[in-house]
Amino acid sequence: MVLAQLGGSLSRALARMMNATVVDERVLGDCLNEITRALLQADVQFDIFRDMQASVKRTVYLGALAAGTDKRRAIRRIMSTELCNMLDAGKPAFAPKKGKPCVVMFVGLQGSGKTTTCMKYAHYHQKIGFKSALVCADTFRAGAFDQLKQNATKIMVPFYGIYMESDPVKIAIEGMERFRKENCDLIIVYTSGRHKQEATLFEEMRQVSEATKPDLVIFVMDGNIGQAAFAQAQAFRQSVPVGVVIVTKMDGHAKGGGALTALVFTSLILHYPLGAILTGAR
Ligand SMILES: Nc1nc2c(ncn2[C@@H]2O[C@H](COP(=O)(O)OP(=O)(O)O)[C@@H](O)[C@H]2O)c(=O)[nH]1
Ligand SMILES: [Mg+2]
Repeated sequence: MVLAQLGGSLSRALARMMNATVVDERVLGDCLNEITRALLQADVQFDIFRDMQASVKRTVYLGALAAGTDKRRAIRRIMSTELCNMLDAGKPAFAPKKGKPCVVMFVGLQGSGKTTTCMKYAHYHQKIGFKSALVCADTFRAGAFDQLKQNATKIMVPFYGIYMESDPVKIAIEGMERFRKENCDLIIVYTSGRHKQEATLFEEMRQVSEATKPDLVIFVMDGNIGQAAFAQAQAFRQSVPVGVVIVTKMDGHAKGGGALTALVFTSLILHYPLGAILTGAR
């Protein structure tokens, strides 16, 4: 578990500093080095924590700490704040509101975890009192209709799709209209993926997005792609107005840290409230 490992390493580094008899330059340097090593192992870009190191050193050495301040606690607080800032894209995420129909479109490559995440999203909102509904606008993958329908039935979320229809735009519009009439608050439009980024996918996404004018586009990506997350997110948002990125498979062994921190540069919102999604709980 990449995040658990990273959390453990960071806690150990801070604990060693907190337990040192005297916090001098060497102890602080060791602590920062240990944190740097842990972040590098999680594939975090060096630029990000170089700023953190500079900020910690500045505060400690330029006498910014008032006399009598507990140096250990102050250092720990600065480090925690700086580490949190790494993932702060700075704006509040759009949140669906009860009683007001809203359309959320899901996009992402095949295998990224889009179906799984869509279901978690629908289920989560259903549980907190929303009337969720699911529209299957994936006409590209043969099994998509059945898979989505089965899953929707399992979590008792109304489903709309047309088995023999090949135009995703038509399905998206019809589904949206149907569920608006039924006073659903959260209409989720599931779009198709491809194995890799390609023009037909982007064109299809653009058409569905223009037709449905979603309140929010959620881009689902596999955390295992690491720092390539930045390029992939940029490519998707050139076709559709992506507002939120959900990173899946953070329970994997690879490059989740890199994916998360790379996304900070896109100023897209990472979806935190659905903690289960972010941590990849299935
Ligand atoms: N370990 C792990 N596997 C996941 C996660 N999300 C999805 N998967 C798995 O990844 C595979 C593809 O997921 P799916 O939702 O069908 O992806 P889609 O093709 O983008 O719709 C399935 O085997 C899922 O069980 C996650 O957060 N962690
Ligand atoms: Mg799918």
